[in-house]
Amino acid sequence: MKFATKAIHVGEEPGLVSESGDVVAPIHLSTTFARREVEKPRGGYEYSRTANPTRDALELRLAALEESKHALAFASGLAAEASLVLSLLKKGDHVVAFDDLYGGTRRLFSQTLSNFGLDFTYVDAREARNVDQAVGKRTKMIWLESPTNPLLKICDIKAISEVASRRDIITVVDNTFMSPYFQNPLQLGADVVLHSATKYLGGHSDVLGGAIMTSNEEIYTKAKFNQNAIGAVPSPFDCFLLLRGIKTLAVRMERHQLNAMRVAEHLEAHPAVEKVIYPGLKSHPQHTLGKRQMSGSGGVVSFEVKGTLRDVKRFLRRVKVFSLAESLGGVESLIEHPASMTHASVPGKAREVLGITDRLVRASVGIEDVSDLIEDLDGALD
Ligand code: P1T
Repeated sequence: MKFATKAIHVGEEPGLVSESGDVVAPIHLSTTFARREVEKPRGGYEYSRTANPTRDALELRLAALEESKHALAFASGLAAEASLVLSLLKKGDHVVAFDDLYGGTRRLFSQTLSNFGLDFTYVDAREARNVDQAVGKRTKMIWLESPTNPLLKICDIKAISEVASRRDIITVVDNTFMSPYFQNPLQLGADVVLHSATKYLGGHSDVLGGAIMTSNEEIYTKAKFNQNAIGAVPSPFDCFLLLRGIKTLAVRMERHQLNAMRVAEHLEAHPAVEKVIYPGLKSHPQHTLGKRQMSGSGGVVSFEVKGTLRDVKRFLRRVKVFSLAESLGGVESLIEHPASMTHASVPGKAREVLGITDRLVRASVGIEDVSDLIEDLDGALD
């Protein structure tokens, strides 16, 4: 099956999820499942933290989208990240991470997981050689986003994964910004793909979720054990919303991309805009690499507004169709100020080095009529 078909059918084949032939997976609310005898669960289910039929349907679907053998669902993107790292690493291990990451990921690494004896080094992974140079004897994992949040920097997933696998290092790629529709890091050599399902997978800003996908049995066994042992799982209702959202992923991503490209081109020609960052623009420094490993450019456009921080805040107050809000990937357009919102927890110095300036704005371009979006931005910029 092709992508759009899998996104609608896998995990919800009538007969697979229930005897009654439901076309939509039922929301199985039961937290526990009666046994016939002490050692014999009836349908393979014991307790919903361990496994639940609605979550199983979602996990089958998620694996199909990334063409992986396995997928595991979590209560949020960060829950998936924490559970994955705690499953695979131990005290004394070292992680090399892209320096431009979602602020919450960096906070999890630097302020929480580092308390458990894990070390993190942040490098500009746009140059694969920087990753290579940061790898040491204790390095067990390389953590990438591509394109990154919020600066849409791209790294060569294939080149980095090759070097990592030669040294027995696990490569994890957070594929949230591309969604499985535009990029499949496992096909490029990564060991694990991670998603904040809160974004494009859910697609409607009404459910938090996270997922990891892998075809590596050893990684899967450890992560599956800890999905249950740690217990950061999504509720059956969350799983239903994600299954429902994913059905339209293909059509949504096409429209996100069309609208984002129009918005990016328009802003690039706008006199009040200093620069626009969007992988689909020829002006993006890694446009060619992006074309090689992604089949599209997604729906996030970052740009710098001319003027002072006060001007930027005035602009953000004046948008009407865009909502001034964190998050991305929903059908509705959102806009935000990374330095004071999504990336406020990244130390000021690090933000400066990365290029997350006070004038930087990140837009998640939704699937509304693009002329309304452009008119809204123009009105606020004027
Ligand atoms: O919010 P949560 O579902 O826990 O996912 C965390 C996360 C992980 N990875 C990436 C690339 C992300 O962008 C996020 C969440 N990001 C936002 C909330 C944001 O506005 O950027």
